[in-house]
Amino acid sequence: MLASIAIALAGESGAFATPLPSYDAEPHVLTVAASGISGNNSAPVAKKSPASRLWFPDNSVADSKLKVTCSSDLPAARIAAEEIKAGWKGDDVTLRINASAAPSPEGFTISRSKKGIDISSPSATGLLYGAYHLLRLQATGEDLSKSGLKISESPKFPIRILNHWDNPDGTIERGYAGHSLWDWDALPDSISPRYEEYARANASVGINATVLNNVNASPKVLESESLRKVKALADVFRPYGIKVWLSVNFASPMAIGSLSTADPLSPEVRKWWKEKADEIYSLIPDFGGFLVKANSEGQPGPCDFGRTHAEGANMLAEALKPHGGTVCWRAFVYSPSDADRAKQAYLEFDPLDGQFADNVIVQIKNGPIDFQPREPYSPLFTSLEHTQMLAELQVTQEYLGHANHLAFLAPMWTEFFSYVSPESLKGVAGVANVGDDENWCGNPLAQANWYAFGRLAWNPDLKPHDIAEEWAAQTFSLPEQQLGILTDMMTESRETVVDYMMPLGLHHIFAFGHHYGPEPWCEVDGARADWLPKYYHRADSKGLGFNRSPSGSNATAQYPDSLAAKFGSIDSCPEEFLLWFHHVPWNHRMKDGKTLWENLCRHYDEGCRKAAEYPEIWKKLKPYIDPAVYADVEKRLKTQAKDAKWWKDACLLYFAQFSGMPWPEGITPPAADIDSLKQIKLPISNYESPSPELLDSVR
Ligand code: GCV
Repeated sequence: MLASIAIALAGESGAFATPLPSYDAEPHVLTVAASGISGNNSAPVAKKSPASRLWFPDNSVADSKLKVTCSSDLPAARIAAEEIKAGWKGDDVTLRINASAAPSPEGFTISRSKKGIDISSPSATGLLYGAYHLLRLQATGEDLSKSGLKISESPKFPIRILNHWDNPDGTIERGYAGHSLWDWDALPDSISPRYEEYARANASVGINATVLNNVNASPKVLESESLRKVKALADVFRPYGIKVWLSVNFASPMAIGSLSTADPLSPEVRKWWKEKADEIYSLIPDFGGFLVKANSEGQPGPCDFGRTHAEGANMLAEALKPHGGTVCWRAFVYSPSDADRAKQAYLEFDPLDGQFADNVIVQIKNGPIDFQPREPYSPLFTSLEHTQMLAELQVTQEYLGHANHLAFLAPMWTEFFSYVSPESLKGVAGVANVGDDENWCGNPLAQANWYAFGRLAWNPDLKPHDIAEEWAAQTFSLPEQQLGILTDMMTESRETVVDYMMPLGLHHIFAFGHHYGPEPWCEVDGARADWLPKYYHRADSKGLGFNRSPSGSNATAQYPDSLAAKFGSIDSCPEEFLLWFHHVPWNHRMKDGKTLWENLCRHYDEGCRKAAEYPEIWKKLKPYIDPAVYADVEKRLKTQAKDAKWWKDACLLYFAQFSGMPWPEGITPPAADIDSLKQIKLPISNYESPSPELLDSVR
């Protein structure tokens, strides 16, 4: 339980001062130091179970002698002091707003003085980030006693935002942790304590914004009644430095405004959006802006009216501009008729470079297709030179085993940053894996992906293993050896998933619709070709993979010259992307001297072997893990191991029909028969993870 405290500023009452907006424009620097801390409880209520506690310590034993002094009465500074008071076990702490403490308003320094620890920042939110950092260092066993201690941190990106794909009816598209956290029926009158816990979790890892609703947006979110609910959430999140955004439907002026058009060049449409923006800002003065999915997967957009994406985005930007708002315009577009889906976002957006208003940011998925277990980076990131960009990463595991599989995603995201310079980005968006499940993320281990997203959004140079260690050290009480066992397993887990699902650059060979489980053979009457696995793997008697080299779709030409040459040649293409860029003969000799077929089998086999080890590895941690969390994770890891075998059997049996080659030595041949695997159909929606019981009954 967080200690009941508040900060009494000399000469001021303990009431919260509430100047707005909070984090990027601190109104003043207070020079009067608080000297005491006394009664009042505004911090989040203690978590009821270890699974819901996230990575926060159990604060049952606050140090009663600890003195925390704070020079600011702003809400974020007060929370910072409360967090320190509740969780810090060490010398007295002084929190001070100081305009020159860090180059960025959200940055901070932590240093040691004669009196104890000093945290300074230009903003109250920076103090909050500093407080969480101090507590993190304590939890991870950092030596903070050195007299020369000086830590200086600033976020790499100004925008560190979660994207919720939550629908007004409470479902979450690609959500595997229950229903939406936002109880739209109960808001704004009833405020769940979890809203503040959510804000606290985000702030603790530096996330500073959230888009509340699905990019497949209901126009109704902009109705006045709904905006009052949004305001209620914004009010809860603001003290934690979190701005609220909304996904908007481009045809809203027609759907809820009764206009006959949504043409972005129409004066009445522009007026409608301007008035809507005015209404939003009258309720939420620090509203972040709009996220837009337009002319994609059936969503309306400016192209419906013969206008470009830039014209559409700029019209919304114009409405938000007087209020300081921003438009994030998604580049996730692909038409059913083009020959190579991987090229399409580039083809539509590259010609628009330089045409977007200065408060428009183009939001681009990390890869050119759609959050596959492994993709090369989207070439738009290196082609757009006069356009602000934001990278969209997927924290929810739509294509990585939903909430059932352990897939720690930090290695995937750092791989992306090894190609795309963080300097070129305004921010990162993470498609959230959060729902109303008690453990927030469906799988207790998936909390690590929420954590890792925030940490990498703050500092993309962090190493995945270090992030895993930070998270695990705060989440569990493990001896060093067991901590190492867990973090090693986490760090390799994404590669394991790639191995048993789609090694060597294979992609999108999932079951139709829900994307759980293998269906390389999938056919659906009337479905778009580019929604079907055969479009992507192109298996035939000659070989496997999509030829995107100059002799094929020439998607490689969208990359800078040196990479285009590297990816474009079968000899120099990194093997992890080989089948993404090339149609490779089955008997092609790989770097290890063995054939493609042998390598393919080896990867599937290896992934399967590793996944089978995970329940055994987890068992080694049993004495140290809460029994309910242990049992939950154990069940999921066992499911993952069975799923891995399902993937291996299905893919290898299917591809063997084309390769005609024998099972390589040292590989356990698939045991199943392909016809029965083809009968497996999971009766699940796009809003859920299949239960182990359901899976066991069908596969
Ligand atoms: C929100 C993929 C997903 C869709 C998602 C879409 C998007 O196609 O399967 O559920 O829609 O990406 O990112 O817009």
